[in-house]
Amino acid sequence: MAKLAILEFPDERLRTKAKAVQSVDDEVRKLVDDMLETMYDAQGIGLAATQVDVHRRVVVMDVSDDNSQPLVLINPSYTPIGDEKEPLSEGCLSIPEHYAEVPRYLKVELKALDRNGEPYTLEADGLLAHCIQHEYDHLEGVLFVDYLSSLKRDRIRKKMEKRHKQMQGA
Ligand code: GNR
Ligand code: NI
Repeated sequence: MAKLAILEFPDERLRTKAKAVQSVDDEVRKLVDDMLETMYDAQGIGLAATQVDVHRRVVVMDVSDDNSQPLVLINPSYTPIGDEKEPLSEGCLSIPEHYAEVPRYLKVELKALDRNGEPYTLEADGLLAHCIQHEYDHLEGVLFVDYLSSLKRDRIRKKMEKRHKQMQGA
């Protein structure tokens, strides 16, 4: 396994729309394993391939407390169950140290392929439902800051640019 570099906002590559996976082969499984290692190392609960500059529809997630429930989502789609939304404070490994409340559907039905290419469906609520919507957005090139006012988004952009300058100088 290998740890991958995570792109950070406002990197334009995060705006790429990912392409569907045609066949779940060993190459895709290696990507999944590398993404899981990267996600656990960064202490995130989800990671989309877009974030590691691979523009394929692949997501990994684990919302358990002890990293015991890895979930693999290939070519995921979801439909809301009901139209109720709830705001929850979100973070993103591509926007470190920034958090904001984002309204998301309370409950969703997820359809995806697993690491063997087998289709499954899953009904999700709470944090898992939020995470599914957040990761799906990444595959579409959408970030949580896009739901904020342009004032707040620009403030975060400036702080991130400053961080990147400092990291270069160090
Ligand atoms: O680690 C993460 N935490 C999180 C918290 C609330 C809603 C969504 C997330 S996903 C995020 C990891 C990440 O950036 N995934 O793309
Ligand atoms: Ni994210």
